[in-house]
Amino acid sequence: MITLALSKGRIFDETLPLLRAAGIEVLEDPETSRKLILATNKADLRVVLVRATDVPTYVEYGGADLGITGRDTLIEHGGQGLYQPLDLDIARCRISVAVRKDFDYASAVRQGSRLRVATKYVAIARDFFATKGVHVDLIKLYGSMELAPLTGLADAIVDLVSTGNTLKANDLVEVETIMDISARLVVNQAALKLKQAALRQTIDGFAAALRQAPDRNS
Ligand code: PRT
Ligand code: MG
Repeated sequence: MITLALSKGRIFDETLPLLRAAGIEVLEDPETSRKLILATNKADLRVVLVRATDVPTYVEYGGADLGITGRDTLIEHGGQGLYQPLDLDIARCRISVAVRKDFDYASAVRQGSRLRVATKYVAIARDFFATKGVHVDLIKLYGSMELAPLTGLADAIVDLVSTGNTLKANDLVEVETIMDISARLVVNQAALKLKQAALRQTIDGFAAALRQAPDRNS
């Protein structure tokens, strides 16, 4: 049995077409079912639903043989023990620095002031500002980052942006892009040896599905 870890929402939704192109149908809809283990049309492949941030952990410790996770989540996790064969080019966004419209970020950075930065992405933020030589106090949050600059909790946030509508709705502006993000296939390295044939087939199925959608890779 091969176990694929996915998170509900955009990762699940954007993975379905790739699975379908690889001949795999998930037999239950996670939005209506309460089940956490979903069967597929392949007797030897099942899907488990976990929190997005838990996908690398499940795969690292073998709770799942493979999983699909955002590059953001993977960098924060550290990627230990994970083989990363494919960028699936789904769930695309970018990770950026944003501030209140009335905050002069350029001057704050130029003057070498200490910036208070709120984020769920502490490792990515620490690395980015260290490379720039900007001193930061990082404040770890688990959600609603946009609120931090509005309430005086922080000067800036580091968060994911796709359309930018959420920032705009909260009177924030994107001042720097840190990196582009998309979702990756990650595989447990021990499973890759023990279940080599079945896992190779699944990985190759994803690779073929990607080739069928060439516009994704542009
Ligand atoms: O939501 P939950 O707390 O359950 O978990 P999660 O946020 O970890 O999972 P989920 O499903 O929201 O995100 C899973 C992965 O999708 C992330 O790790 C990213 O790799 C990827 N992804 C792609 C995104 C976005 N696009 C995105 N836009 N994740 C989050 N967002 C957020 C963004 O931060 C903003 O708050 O969606 C909101 C809308 O964005 P705008 O710019 O379109 O307004
Ligand atoms: Mg979310």
